[in-house]
Amino acid sequence: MLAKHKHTARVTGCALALAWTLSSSPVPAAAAGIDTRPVPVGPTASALPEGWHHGAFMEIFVRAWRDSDGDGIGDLRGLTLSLDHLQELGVRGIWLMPITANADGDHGYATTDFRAIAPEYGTLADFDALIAEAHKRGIGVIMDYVINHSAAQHPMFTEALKGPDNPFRPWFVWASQMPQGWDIWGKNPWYEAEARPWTYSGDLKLMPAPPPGARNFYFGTFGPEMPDFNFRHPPVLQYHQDSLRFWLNRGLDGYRLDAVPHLLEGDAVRWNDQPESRALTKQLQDLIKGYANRYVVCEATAEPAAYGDPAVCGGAFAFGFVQHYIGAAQGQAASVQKVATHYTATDPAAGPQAASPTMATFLSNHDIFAGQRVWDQLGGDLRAYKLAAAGYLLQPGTPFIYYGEEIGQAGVPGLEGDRPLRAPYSWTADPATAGFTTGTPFRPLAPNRASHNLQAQRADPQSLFNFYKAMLTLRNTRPSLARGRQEHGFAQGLVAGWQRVHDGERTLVLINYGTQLAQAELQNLPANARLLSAFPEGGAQAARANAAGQASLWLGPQAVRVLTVETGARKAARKGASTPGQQARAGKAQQGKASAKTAPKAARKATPKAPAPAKAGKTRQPPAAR
Ligand SMILES: [Ca+2]
Ligand SMILES: [Ca+2]
Repeated sequence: MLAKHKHTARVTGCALALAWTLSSSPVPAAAAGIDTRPVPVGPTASALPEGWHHGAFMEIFVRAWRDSDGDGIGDLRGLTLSLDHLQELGVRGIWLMPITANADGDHGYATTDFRAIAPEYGTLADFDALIAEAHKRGIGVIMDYVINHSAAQHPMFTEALKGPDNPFRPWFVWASQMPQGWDIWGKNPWYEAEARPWTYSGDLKLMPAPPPGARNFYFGTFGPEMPDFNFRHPPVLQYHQDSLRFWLNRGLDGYRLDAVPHLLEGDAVRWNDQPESRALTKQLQDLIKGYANRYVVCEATAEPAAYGDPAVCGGAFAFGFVQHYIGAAQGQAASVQKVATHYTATDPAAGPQAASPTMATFLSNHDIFAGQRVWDQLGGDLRAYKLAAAGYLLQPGTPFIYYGEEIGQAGVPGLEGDRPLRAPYSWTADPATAGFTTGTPFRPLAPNRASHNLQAQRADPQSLFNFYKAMLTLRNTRPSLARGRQEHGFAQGLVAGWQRVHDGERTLVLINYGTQLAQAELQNLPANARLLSAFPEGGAQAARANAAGQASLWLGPQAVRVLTVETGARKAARKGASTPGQQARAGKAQQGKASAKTAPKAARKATPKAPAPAKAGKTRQPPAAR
């Protein structure tokens, strides 16, 4: 959601237990045009290959992606028309920021109808067409579901405002006196109902006390425009379960569940991440995964690892860790260490939960609290940018690329709040439209669209786009990179390395985050393993481990190397070595070669195959790529 300061409240006053409304009343019949009908389970089959969600996702803000009808606002048809681009890049999933009808007319997190498409984005038929076309390309679609609250303009809430007897009254959270002691990110989350339509326009943290005699307050974790649902009133959950099924029945491949630690509040002290919220999240996960091959990821900024656990949400964005991908790319040794060892089970500092492979990783997203666009965080340093990308795209977890990240799109300076992050996508260098629309874009365009647009990036072999494409190709062609466990993470100065293993396939990833040529001293490799280059150049043998599993390899400045680890046994099987004598002789020869290479000075001077330092430095990203 939008919260900027997710932390436990410090309560100075006494905590007031809430008189939550408990009821077993049924879901009210359709009121004010709102569809509350039950939605039974429909078709549950999946159109996607098993494990599709181990591929990379792109987070797409539909409003800013592509406009198909010239009104200056992105829409579902525009997205459907651009699916070939996503397929070419190699993404396997799309996360749609809210596409349901909403009151805010921008990011869409203030929902006015949980079962309708925002009119400016299109229709249900457009949605169905998007799903069908995405599935044809092996791409899954998940969407935001904003379950904690509605828009204040939602007819359910406007009904509830009518009084205690209204059937929707218990759908929201009320108090007849201003509850005391609440502090959610510096704000009192209780709002006087009679003050609607809301007249106070100042900082909510400085909101004046209500007039004496006020007797009608509602609760809104995220402010007065987004009243919280009352999940202690059973029809509320029933309605949302039906609404989740509404989209799953149409072929949706899963959800990004918004702000789930806020589903249920206890009291003024215990309002965040309560056990009931975790239990309810698990219920939602179970409903969604009752459909085949679906994926769920939760936003839980304070306790992401807990929500990533299969016993709660089964996926969560790795807030608190992912900034190390940027930090490492900036050459910060502590971040290099963290990236190298985070997912390695033998790292005692990380802990088993922190290293859960069910986490979702990213470099930035649509919220400013998660950081500026990567371009701005790294000051346009493309070498560092590529290192940041390689880090998360080659590690466990499900990576989420924020739209525009893959072309180096910059934020728009001078806009308020999250808007600098949410500019129209730069398709071309067109100064007036960036190829986003034939009309007038709804928001100013990215300032670097002349150079960092898809058209230009696609044509440049050294571009970010082609680097992202190469990383996703590796991920899509190597199960070990997509879903393998991580082993033997290590950091040596500014060099990080790790192995990924799945079903007999072993891949070694090495990243030199430093600006100097570096020699990685490798350990924990299979005895006598051959290291074959998979990136940047494929095929050639780069090194061979000795009998103790050690090898040595040069890395150019700010370079990424990905290597296939081929064991002697596998090689022998491949080549059809038949007799034990042949295999023993081959092993001896490998040992001899490997021990020569593991002597660093000898490797540098005497081994003809060791890359000369200057050449290693040139293997990637010539100065022109900066
Ligand atoms: Ca449009
Ligand atoms: Ca809530």
